[in-house]
Amino acid sequence: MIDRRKLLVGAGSGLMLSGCDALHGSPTFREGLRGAEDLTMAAQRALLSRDDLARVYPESEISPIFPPNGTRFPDTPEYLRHLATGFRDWRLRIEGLVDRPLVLSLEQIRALPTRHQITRHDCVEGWSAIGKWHGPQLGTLLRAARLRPEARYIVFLCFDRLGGRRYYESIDLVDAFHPQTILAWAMNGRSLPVPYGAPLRLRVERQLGYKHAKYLERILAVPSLAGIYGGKGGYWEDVGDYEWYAGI
Ligand SMILES: Nc1nc2c(c(=O)[nH]1)N[C@H]1C(S)=C(S)[C@@H](COP(=O)(O)O)O[C@H]1N2
Ligand SMILES: [Mo]
Repeated sequence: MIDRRKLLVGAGSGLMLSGCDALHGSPTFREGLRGAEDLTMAAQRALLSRDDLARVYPESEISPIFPPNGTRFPDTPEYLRHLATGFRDWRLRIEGLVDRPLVLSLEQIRALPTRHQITRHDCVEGWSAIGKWHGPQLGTLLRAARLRPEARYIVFLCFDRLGGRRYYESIDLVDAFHPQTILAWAMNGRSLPVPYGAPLRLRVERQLGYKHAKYLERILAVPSLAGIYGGKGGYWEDVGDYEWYAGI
């Protein structure tokens, strides 16, 4: 069983500092980004604006039909077992470059402070839809897990396979600690339906649809994306030559 008290203490002390400010003030974090991306000064200024919030919408603009896309029903034996038992034994693991790996049940995730946001999802295939998403900020969990300074990327491993390859995605720490980056366990006020990523999916509102990993199984903090599947940071990046950074 997870030590919930410790998790909350971790989350609380992180909040006092405000993860984003702490990271932005950290020379290692900025230097790492500069090294990794070879940023010019102009590009670095542009990077700062990545903290801006994505547009949010009123309830009245929620799309009556939100098309599910990509995998709509993962058919791996493992996923089917979790589905059959109502995700009772499903656990989200947050590990890799963290000092305190977390193993969380859905119940524990639902008990965390929940953010609600109505945003527009833009798929690279040319459609958009507005939905309401509910879940804790990813930053809260990463602070509780005590991300190590060497961590540069957060990788999301999903249950589903496409053509035998696992769906996965990754984001950098700017997006990981963005206030609207949440792990959604509900959509439009209901538990996340299977086509939309049950039991838990990523919402990373400043990027295109394929970055929003559904059917989360495991989250990994890593120093580099090299050596993870095709090495390009995501299923579609590896297979379809999609951009790793899909900012909108
Ligand atoms: N695990 C997983 N996540 C995924 C996909 C997928 O096939 N598998 N498809 C992606 C794509 S291309 C889009 S547009 C969105 C679709 O989200 P939706 O089904 O809620 O519309 O999920 C993204 N996340
Ligand atoms: Mo998409």
